[in-house]
Amino acid sequence: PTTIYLKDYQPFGFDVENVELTFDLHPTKTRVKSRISFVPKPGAPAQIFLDGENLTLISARIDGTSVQPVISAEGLTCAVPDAPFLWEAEVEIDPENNTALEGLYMSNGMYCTQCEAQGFRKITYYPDRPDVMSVFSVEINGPHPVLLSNGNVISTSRAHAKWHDPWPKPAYLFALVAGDLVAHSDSFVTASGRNVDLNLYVRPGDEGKCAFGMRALKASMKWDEEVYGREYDLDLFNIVAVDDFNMGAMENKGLNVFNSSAVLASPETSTDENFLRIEAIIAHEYFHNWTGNRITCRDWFQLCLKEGLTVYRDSQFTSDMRSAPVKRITDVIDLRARQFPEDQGPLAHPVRPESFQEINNFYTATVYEKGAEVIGMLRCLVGAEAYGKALDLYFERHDGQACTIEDWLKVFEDTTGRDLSQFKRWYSQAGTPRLTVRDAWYNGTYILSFTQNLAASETTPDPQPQVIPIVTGLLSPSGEEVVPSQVLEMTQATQSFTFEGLKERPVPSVLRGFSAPVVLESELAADHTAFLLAHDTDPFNRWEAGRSLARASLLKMITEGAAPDPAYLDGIHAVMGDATLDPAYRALMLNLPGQSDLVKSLCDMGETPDPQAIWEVCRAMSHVQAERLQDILPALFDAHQVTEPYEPNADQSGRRSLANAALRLVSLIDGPDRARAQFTSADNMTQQLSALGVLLRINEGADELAAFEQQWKHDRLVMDKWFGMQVIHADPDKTAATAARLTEHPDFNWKNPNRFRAVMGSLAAHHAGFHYADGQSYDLMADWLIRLDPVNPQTTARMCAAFQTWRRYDDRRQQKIAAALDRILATPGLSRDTTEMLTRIRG
Ligand code: DPP
Ligand code: ZN
Repeated sequence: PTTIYLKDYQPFGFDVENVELTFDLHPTKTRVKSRISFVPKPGAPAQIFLDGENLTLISARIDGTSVQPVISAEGLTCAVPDAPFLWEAEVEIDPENNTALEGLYMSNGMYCTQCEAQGFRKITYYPDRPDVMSVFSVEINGPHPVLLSNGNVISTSRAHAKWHDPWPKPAYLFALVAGDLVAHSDSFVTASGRNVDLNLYVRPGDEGKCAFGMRALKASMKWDEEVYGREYDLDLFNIVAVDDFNMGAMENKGLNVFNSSAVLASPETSTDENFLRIEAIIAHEYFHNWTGNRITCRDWFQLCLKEGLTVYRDSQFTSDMRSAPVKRITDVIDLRARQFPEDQGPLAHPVRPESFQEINNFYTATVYEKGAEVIGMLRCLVGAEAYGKALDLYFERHDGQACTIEDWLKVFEDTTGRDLSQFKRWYSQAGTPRLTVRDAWYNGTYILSFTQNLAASETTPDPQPQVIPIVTGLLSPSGEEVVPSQVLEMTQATQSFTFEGLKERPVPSVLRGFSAPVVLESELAADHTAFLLAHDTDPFNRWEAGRSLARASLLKMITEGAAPDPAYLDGIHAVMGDATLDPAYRALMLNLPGQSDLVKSLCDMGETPDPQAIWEVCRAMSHVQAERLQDILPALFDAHQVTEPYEPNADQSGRRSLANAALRLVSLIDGPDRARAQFTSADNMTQQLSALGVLLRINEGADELAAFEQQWKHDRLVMDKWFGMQVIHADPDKTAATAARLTEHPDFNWKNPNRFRAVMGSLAAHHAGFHYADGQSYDLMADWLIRLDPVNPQTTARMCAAFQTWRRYDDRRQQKIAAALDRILATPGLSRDTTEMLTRIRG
């Protein structure tokens, strides 16, 4: 396989002025005609190379004359004139047998496309690269009532439609949908008074699951106008729900295509978490219209230019729509669970990678979530006002262009006069910096000293200090904020910050709001943590204090057989009993650190982690939590019941999350009765599913599981939950067997990515079950990756990340994992996607 390097970037030799496509749809023999106007740039080569994969070329003409291009597995090469010319080609493709779900494919009888990153080359011959932008006109012929493409509709009738998208775009934003679909319609009036028709297209039967997504879309449109001054730019905005989809959703211009799990929702079938995720993804894809579509990426190394920024924007949106502290805490939990292991293992890569073999393998938590953290840091450093001005300049200067991270940073430099060359290391250095903090107090002077350290890695052999914004406040010993939050801007490897004029030695609250994606190692007095849990005015750090106490206590329980820390339990008790605190926030306080987080801490301490022991200690800690909180749990449960009609808003979902957290703990002591009653009486999925989870966790849910299946077997999205729950809540010694049994279920349609992930993704997420000593989970995972790879390389490659932390475990486990990895790698014809992932992981 070839490696592609950022440093080798070359502009394309031709401009594309105009693209006309005609599709004659047929399940196995779709014909695609293209008419493309190319204009050679000065110095253009005498031959053109067009990307193309899995295409059968029927005919090709230049300016009306037949040509015979040289065809390879990657595309075609053809001699061209040194003046503007018209390229006309006809190809045949086979959507029905396109199980990779890239290019034009079929899902439950409907046609749809996924072109990001390089799927358009499976539709026709084209310069399939994001810096080639053009205006597209599309004609679709096919016996379907709904025929959609990008932009505005020119004409439409049954079996025939014409579309025109006036905005120049790269091919990865092309989309086509055809099928027997129904629309949930609405409209939006933009700030300047233009009317936009909005449609959410779904399969018949799903009409009742559209209202929430539509509401979220309208809220997103309004928010982007108010906060970023960005208006929508077409008369029409369509969203289509598709059952078979590799990712969450796709921001094609004017025609977003969504995994149905990321858009369809109803109270009966979706949990509060599902609603929250749907709202965020709708916003994310909509926000791409400006950050991604109007301003796109020059090449795929710049993916974070659109993704980091758009994730950052959707997190701002969710913070505004709901609770900002709760959003921040859940984002950091997610970052630590998904991005930190990537950054600290064999898959580590910079936010802007410098090489790849398969770009699909770089749609990662590092590019997306760390990419968003980098933007959060930038905003923190320059301030909200300068951030706003820089973004205005970005939109003004780069509208219609394909840009780089250099362009992005330049608007900040031009707006603020700052030199961001050191800050730019966040984009080029891989790995999570460790930040150590120490303090000292001499005669009224308080000093905070920090050291930053970044481990060398393959892509970052010689790490240099980064700019770290450390938001810090100081509290008096009685809990008053004596120095309010300020940004300490760290630029050196070691740096101290001095505070004068304090009457007494303060308690520091550092890295408030998790102002930088680092691992903080505190050498401060241990009792500070309990104090911050009780008193910190920064909600994030207050939560973090509870988390740190829990982690320290769990580690001592594991390594020394210590008893749970009473200071932690007392602190949690005080927080849970504090009715002035947001219920959602209190519910988060009960969460324990992730088990693979603990594995990492143990490795750093020089210990060999035992997954089973970690699982048992976490169980024991939950029991102790339940005992310590026994006096308040039943009241918490009762007081936070929602009696009004179900709404997926922050207030109601917060109350439900606290009630369900209380239910989970109280059931460990009181048994299954409350959960059974809730399961039976629930009129919404949040209540039903959490009751089922509680029951499964105490090995009580067999009847409910059967009842749930009976009730929901017709609903594929709910059945994904049914599959996943059983794996997630299995005891570690039964996890592999449970997953294996579920793969025999008649509804285990493994070619559907959602269903595959429901079982295999849950297996990977069950830490102690995946790493159970007999190695059965490793073998089962390997079997299924081998089976899926020829069908769907992208989903297979993504699932390989289950093995990325394998070097953290003991020799026996490593041997078993190595054997599993080698077995997959030895499979003849293994895809480029999976080969690259496993080669990197195997090392
Ligand atoms: N560009 C898409 C997204 O992140 C990836 N499928 O929105
Ligand atoms: Zn995105």
